[in-house]
Amino acid sequence: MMLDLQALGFNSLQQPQPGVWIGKSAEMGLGEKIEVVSPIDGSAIASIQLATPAQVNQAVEAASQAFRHWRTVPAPQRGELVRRIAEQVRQHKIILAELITLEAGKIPQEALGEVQEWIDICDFAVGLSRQLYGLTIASERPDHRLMEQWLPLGPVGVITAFNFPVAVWAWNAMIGLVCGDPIVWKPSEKTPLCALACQHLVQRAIATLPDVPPEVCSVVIGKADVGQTLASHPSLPLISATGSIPMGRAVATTVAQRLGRSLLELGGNNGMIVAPSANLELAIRAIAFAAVGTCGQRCTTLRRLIVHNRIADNLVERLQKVYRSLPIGDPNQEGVLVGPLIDSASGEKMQAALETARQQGGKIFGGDRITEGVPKGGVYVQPAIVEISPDAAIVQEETFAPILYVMRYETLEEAIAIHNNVPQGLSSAIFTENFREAEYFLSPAGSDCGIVNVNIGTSGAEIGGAFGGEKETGGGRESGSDSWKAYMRRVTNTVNYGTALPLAQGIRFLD
Ligand code: UN1
Repeated sequence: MMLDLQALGFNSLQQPQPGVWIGKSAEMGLGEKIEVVSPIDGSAIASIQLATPAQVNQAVEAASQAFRHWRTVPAPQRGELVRRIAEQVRQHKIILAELITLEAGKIPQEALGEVQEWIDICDFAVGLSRQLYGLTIASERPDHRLMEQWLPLGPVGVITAFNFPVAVWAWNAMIGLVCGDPIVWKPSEKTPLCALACQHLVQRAIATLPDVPPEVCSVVIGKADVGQTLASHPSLPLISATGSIPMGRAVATTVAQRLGRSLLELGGNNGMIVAPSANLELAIRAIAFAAVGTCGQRCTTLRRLIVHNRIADNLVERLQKVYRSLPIGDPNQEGVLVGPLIDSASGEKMQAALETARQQGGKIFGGDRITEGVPKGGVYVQPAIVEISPDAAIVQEETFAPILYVMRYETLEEAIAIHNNVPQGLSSAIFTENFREAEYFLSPAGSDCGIVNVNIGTSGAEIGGAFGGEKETGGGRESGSDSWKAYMRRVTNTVNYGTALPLAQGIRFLD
């Protein structure tokens, strides 16, 4: 392997890697041993000894201990930790991106972009650490002050997926840390090395500061049992989970049972409307990046294209031309834009969805497995374009692969109805030069998603905005704007600085 893994804290990948890392101390998991496989060529790159539920409990207890101190550290000093983490990330940007490519199969441009998201959210969080402000509210009583404070919430369990093995944890962890919350992270067991590398960089930054308990960041690697142990743990007031809808439903149900809080960022089945006035040059580039980038494995991937009848033939033809010339293959090869799917199960799901689409009347372009000119052992596919009726059942489903369903419309109302008629509600877009159409799409009668764009694609959001969606996407908001509020508890304070005791609502009692 060419990667300089020592810079990321790995001594040798010959030995099993620790499945548990509580603060400074990396420990072998006492659970099952699994292989870590690179999707590029299916080769085993390491093995991991997974955490057991008992070890997860230890990590949570350590986080609870750390919280007792961390909550009292002034927020700008907590920000100083995040600033130092960002220094580490800047220094290790390229090597960390290389690890993301190796473990998740992303092309280097996108892997670097993912690390950039970590850097960006650090900068955002550092600024935030001098804000975190509440309101002062007019009190109805004389000589009283009514105000709110935002206080640290407690240790947060963060569950993330393979497709963004660094950035999504970083959104949660960097914001959580400045808010005063320790983080216990369960990464996808498909991308554990990225998580161990992140933990290493964080611990390096922690070691430069005298007043930070290392247990403010821990990692527990495992499968669903580890996620469920976090979800059911009463010492974790918040579970932030990113992944599939079934995973989110299972986690949210467990968290709800103990009346905890969950922040969910689940499946998207993202749509774009292309109106007759659209600038097709821009639209085609936006569609291509959103539909085939990351090999269709972003939660923001464009999966449904709703095109006006008048331009549909032309657009589909031009898109097919772009799809025919897509450089697909080893992500480390110069010029490649579409890397592999994560594993063969994912390839099978793609083929099954295409078969179902065919049975439901879909006209399929592309979609075949590619075996020539690509590394053996990886699952490489030709992204698919499927012309299909909006009534076909398959368009209701998110298949985590590059399948783009194309549907046609006549009126904007019809397009929006088609657009909103799915259970998920993450990201959406319209391409139009008509401002009334654009504004209508953004209005209450328009898209029902959490992210609604005009003349850009559905994926590739900046960290400054709140990220998340409605309906089965789960309703959570992470990353920028005021998403930090989910990681804190709001306290309402009423202070009487007078000499009398007036009661609210004018109630008289014992006076
Ligand atoms: C995800 O796929 O889970 O907006 C996150 C985007 C990225 C994040 C995607 N900034 O596509």
